[in-house]
Amino acid sequence: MSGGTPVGPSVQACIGLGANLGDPAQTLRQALAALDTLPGSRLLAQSSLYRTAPVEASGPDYVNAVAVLETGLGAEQLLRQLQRLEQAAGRERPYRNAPRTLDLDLLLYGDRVQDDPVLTLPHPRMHLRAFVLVPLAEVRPDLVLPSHGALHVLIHGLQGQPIQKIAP
Ligand code: A4P
Ligand code: MG
Repeated sequence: MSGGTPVGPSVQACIGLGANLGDPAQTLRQALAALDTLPGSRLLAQSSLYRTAPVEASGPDYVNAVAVLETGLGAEQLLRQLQRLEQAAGRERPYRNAPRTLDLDLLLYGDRVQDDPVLTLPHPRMHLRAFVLVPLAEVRPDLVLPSHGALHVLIHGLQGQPIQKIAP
């Protein structure tokens, strides 16, 4: 259902989900269900949930996951929808990398590459982060990132980022 939002041809988008405040696992499950209800969109795949140590951040451990969405939304439209879901989950932004109830990052939008601070694609730090790459490899094992190469090579090069699968 488009619900009045104009939708175009379908693109596969990968979304990184993260939370470390409240009940992160429950929040991520609700967010995965909500992604499937976005206008012109369908959830194609979701990774397991992973417990991860904070990277360049403080606070409790995170729960992270990755979703693949088939969507007719444009990339900026999709980002706005993700931000709306973050707000609905009580997201606050007191300082950079602050603990959060829900973070939804647009990792990839098809094979689009753009360097705009409002929306950078691929997400500019995704290739450095086990909490993104490990769940992404579960749902798209053969993925090759524009500029950075094959996921399995990138994961092999990452050291010292504890990550543990907690739920299917
Ligand atoms: N923006 C630009 N490109 C994008 C994109 N591809 N997806 C802009 C989403 N947003 C994008 O985002 C800040 C600005 O980035 C927005 O205005 C948007 O227009 P934000 O969500 O307000 O802030 P943020 O979440 O703190 O930034 P970001 O970039 O998501 O942070 P990082 O670098 O992803 O780090 N450790 C573990 N273990 N697990 C985590 O999930 N997350 C972070 C956040 C740090 N450490 C973590 C985790
Ligand atoms: Mg974010």
